[in-house]
Amino acid sequence: LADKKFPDTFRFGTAGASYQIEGGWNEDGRGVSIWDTFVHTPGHVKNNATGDVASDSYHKYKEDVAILADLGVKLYRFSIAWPRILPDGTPYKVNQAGIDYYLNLIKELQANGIEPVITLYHWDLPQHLEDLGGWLNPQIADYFGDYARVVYKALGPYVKYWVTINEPGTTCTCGYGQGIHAPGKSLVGDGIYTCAYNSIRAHAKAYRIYEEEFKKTQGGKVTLNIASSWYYPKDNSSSLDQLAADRTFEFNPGLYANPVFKGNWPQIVIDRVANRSKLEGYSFSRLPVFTQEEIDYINGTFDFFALNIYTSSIVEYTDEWPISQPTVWLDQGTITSVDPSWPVSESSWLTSDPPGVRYLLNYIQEKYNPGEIIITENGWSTVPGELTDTSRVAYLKGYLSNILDAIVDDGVNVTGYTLWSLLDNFEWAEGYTQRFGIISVDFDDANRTRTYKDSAKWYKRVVEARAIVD
Ligand code: GCO
Repeated sequence: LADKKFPDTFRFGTAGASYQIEGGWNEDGRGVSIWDTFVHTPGHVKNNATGDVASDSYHKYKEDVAILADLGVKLYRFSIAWPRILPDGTPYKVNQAGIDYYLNLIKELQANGIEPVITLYHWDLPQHLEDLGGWLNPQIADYFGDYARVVYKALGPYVKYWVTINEPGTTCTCGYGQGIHAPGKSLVGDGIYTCAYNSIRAHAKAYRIYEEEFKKTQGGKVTLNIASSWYYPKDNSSSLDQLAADRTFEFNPGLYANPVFKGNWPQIVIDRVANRSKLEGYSFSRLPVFTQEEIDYINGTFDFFALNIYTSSIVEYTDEWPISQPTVWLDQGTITSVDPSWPVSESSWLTSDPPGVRYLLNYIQEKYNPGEIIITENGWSTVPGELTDTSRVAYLKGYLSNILDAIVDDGVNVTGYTLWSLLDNFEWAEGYTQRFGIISVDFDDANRTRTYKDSAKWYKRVVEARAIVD
């Protein structure tokens, strides 16, 4: 096993996100985000935990970079807190202290030979923009474009990899569909599609601004981030289950990938939502229609594929769903489950099926032909305080082996892997009850002391050997 090496084109890293690790929520001119508002209202997050201090990376970023350097990684994916740069979201007021924080972080990384991969938006929308409708307001695309321009201008000379929006599918579903994430809106049948529509338009705007105004001088790459599981048909020999699996791909990663990589929504999504909307009594489809001009503007707005992959599920065909209320789940018309033999993490949605990542990488390569793929998130959760995290090592070993096989045996061009996550951090609605870090953080200690878990020691050896080690 140890003879099989990750090629020179491949770089290891870790990932994190501003609201989950930074803290310093009201320091140095940072504005209020929808997550500040959400967590400060009791009942939204387990134990009413907040990201006010989180892992305190706003103050401890040098220590974090020293850990990255010790691990030997070459990529660090982090996100910019929009309200740190533009306190109310608009370019009317730029907060230089916020820009300086990220400039200092980037300098520290580069002094240690680590390249930044920057996410412009990982869910901490300025509250002022939410007050104007957030991701349901079509003008969000213009606000996002203005924000992106400010960031490209300030940080772009030092950055080669940009991710515009992290997992719009999650933020639209959880934030505007189910209401379990900020801003806490439950508008399942229409909210998700409207949010998806505006997220894609905003991404395209940020991509085109880079292409037109910065690409020549800065030479970086930009893309949208998309999460996907691998979906197995329940019964391999059933063409209906196969259809259900295809449909699940189209309704999930496809909803976001298809407009960007191929142009327009997937046809099956257009057809099914139109059909169900009609049965529900609508005179139009709940899925917003892209104009031809929009389709052309959005199509091709990628320079690589940024993939978050955690798990797999099993899909069964059904068409029995009643027309009771407009929901996306019913539009999709499938029943999903998992294999009882798959190990379960501390997060109920996250089970381990290592071969799934290899199938998914091949699927993405074939279906979207992105040229280059970076796995921007992959990781495992355990209970607080667990330093002997054997289940995480087992998961990572399985997933990384399959990624290696996809690269070496199948020829999929995966050039980077940023493990989720470097540090234990604020896991959204779950607060601090589920820990994704390979480095433990003591949240009861004002110092937020960092301690290596076994998985960090193991990952360090993998990075050094450029191979799967025991
Ligand atoms: C994501 C989330 C991360 C989560 C991670 C574990 O991009 O999926 O942004 O922030 O913490 O996925 O649930």
